[in-house]
Amino acid sequence: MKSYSIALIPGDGIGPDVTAAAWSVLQTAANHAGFALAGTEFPWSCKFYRDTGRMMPEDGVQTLRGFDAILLGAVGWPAEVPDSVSLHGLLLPIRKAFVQYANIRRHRLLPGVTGPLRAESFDILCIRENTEGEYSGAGGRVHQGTLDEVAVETSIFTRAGVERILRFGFEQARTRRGKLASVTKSNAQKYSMVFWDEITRKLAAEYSDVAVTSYHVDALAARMIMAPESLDVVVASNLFGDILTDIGAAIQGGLGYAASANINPDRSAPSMFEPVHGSAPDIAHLGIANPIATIWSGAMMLEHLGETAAAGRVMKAVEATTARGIGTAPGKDRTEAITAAVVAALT
Ligand code: GGG
Repeated sequence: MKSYSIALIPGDGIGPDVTAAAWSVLQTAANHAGFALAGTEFPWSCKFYRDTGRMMPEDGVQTLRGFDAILLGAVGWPAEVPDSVSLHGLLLPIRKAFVQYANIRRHRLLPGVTGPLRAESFDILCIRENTEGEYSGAGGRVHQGTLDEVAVETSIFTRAGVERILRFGFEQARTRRGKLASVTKSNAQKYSMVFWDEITRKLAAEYSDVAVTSYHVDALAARMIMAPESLDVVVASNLFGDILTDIGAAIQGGLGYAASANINPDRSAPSMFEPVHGSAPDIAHLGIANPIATIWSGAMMLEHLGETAAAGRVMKAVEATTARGIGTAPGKDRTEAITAAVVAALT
């Protein structure tokens, strides 16, 4: 029987609840489809940081390299570890080390879920550059705590990095409705974002079958709310993509439905799958976290592993569950009840 090795990093807050939920759904799907998922759990989290002074061991990335994929819950416990420490100690190093340069987030309404907009028939694929840009981590502070203090944070955009994410976006657009929105703020940011626009134009000539529009990020943010049905594939830098996909999550009913995949398109290292949401400390340990975003992320993982039929079955089970009104409003159904309904729909 074919078997895939999966690294499980449940993380903090609601992370363990939603990861366990998704894992039981994925195990059921694997059993039915006749393949195995062998999970190895890692306790890397803010608690691990408290105990060891690190979010993951020094050789953590090396340890993960041997796995077929990584399923991650949520990271962050700001009451004890600053978010800048937890993010830069776990999620970002994994994305960068494994060249997971394409962060994919799809925004559409699941059956039975009501979003805040009148528009219901939108389906947007946001592709966020995931290894450089505003999240490069280049910068520093001097004269800390004095009136002369200076803080500098430099965004880094490389030709290779911008070209590969745009190319990925063009390829995705080809498999969908053939429309690409390239997002910058090139009127204000006259070096990096003008550079991005130039590369967009260069590639547009190569992909003449894709209709490309360049938007400023503020205009695109408004469009996601006012006319989401007009958008197909959206490609944006690391920070802009992060912000826009929170709008995407909001219009699809909330963060509980927003799934994501950190993809290494060359398959030279494992890809990582995680819900868009964070650790939600306010509802941690209450058993009411919505597991759908993580289950959907798990379906993306199956798809990436080549188990397309099983991925499709998981999504059909999720849709059958929400169509019955289960998991369709924050806090309405318990995590366990939503998970049980998805598992039942699979069997
Ligand atoms: N699901 C993982 C998680 O905890 N995400 C929260 C977060 O703030 N992530 C930062 C990012 O996606 O860049």
